[in-house]
Amino acid sequence: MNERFRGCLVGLALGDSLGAAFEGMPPGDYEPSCKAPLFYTDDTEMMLNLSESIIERGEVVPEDLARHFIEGLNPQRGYGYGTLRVLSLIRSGVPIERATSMVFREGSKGNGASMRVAPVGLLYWFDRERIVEAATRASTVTHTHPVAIDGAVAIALSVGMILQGSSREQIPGEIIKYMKTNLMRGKIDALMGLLERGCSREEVIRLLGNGVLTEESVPTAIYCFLRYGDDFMRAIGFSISLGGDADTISAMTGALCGAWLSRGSLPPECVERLEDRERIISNADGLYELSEAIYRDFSKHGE
Ligand code: AR6
Ligand code: MG
Repeated sequence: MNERFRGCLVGLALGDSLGAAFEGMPPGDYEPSCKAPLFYTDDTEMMLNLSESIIERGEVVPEDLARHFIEGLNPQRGYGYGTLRVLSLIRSGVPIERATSMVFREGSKGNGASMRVAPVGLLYWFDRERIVEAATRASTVTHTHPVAIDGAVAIALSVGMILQGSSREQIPGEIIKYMKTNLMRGKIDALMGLLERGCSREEVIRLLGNGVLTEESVPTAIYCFLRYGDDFMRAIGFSISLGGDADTISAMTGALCGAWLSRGSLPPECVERLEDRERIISNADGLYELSEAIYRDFSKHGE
C-alpha cells in the first residue's frame, strides 16, 4: 500500500515533468525522454503544498491550504492566470469565497483543482463519501465552478478505487454516480463508449478534449489510464501525443497509473532524474501514515 501511495505521487510528478516540454503543442508522435533532469510545474508544486497541509493538519483545512499554496508558490512554474489571481487576492486579505468569484464569476473551471487532488484519494481511499467531501473542500480554495469540483472528485475517487482494489473497468461506471454536472456525466459516458470500441488519437481529442478546462482534460486523463494503465510510459506517451495541456493531462494520467502500478514499476531511469523526488516520496509516506491511523479508527468504529 505504501508503495502505491509513492507510485501515485511520483507518477503525477513524472507525468507533469515529462509533459511540460510539450505543453501547447499540436498533436504529434512525441517521445517523452528521461535523458535530462525532469523539472516539474505548478501541478506537482500544488500537489506537494496540498499534501503538506494535509499532513500538518490531519485533514483538508481551507485556510491552511491557501497559506501553503501562497507560501509554496514559485511563479516560474507556469500557473494558470486565475489561480495566481485568486491566491494573490487571498494574500492581500480577501476572504477565500470572495476571491474565487472575483476572477471568474461562476468560479474557475480550469483543471487546476483536479491536477493536484490525488493526495485526497490516497488519504481517504477506504471511504468514498469522505473523498468526495474532502476533494470538494480542496478544490474550492481556488476553483468553485461545479465542473471543476466534479473533475477533482472524479480524479480523487479514481485514486481511491484503485487503492480499494477495483478493476479498471469498474472505475468510470462508479465515478459517474458522483458527478453533479451533466457536462461531466456526459464526458465520462463518452469515455466509456470510446473504451469499448477503440479509437484514434484524433477521436479522443475531438470527443474528450486536450484543453485546460476540466471537462476537456479530466475525462481524457482517465481514458489514458484505463486504456494503457499497465504500461506507464505508454500511457504517458499517449497522453503527451494529444498535445494541448500535455503536462496536466499527463500529470493526472501519471497519478492514476502510478497508484495502479506502485512506485517499483515506474521507470527507474526517470524517477532518478525527477526534481525533489525525496520530498515527493516523503509526502507519500506522511500521507500513508496518516491514512493508516484514520483507517484504523474508521474500521474500529465501523462507520
Ligand atoms: N469561464 C471561462 N474560462 C475559464 C473559466 C470560466 N469559468 N475558468 C477557467 N477558465 P485557471 P488553473 C479558463 O486560470 O485551473 C497551468 O498551465 C481561463 O482561460 O483558474 O489552475 C497548469 O499546468 C483560465 O485561465 O487556472 C494547468 O494546465 C484557464 O481556464 C492549468 O494551467 C485555467 O484556469 C491549470 O489552470
Ligand atoms: Mg503545469
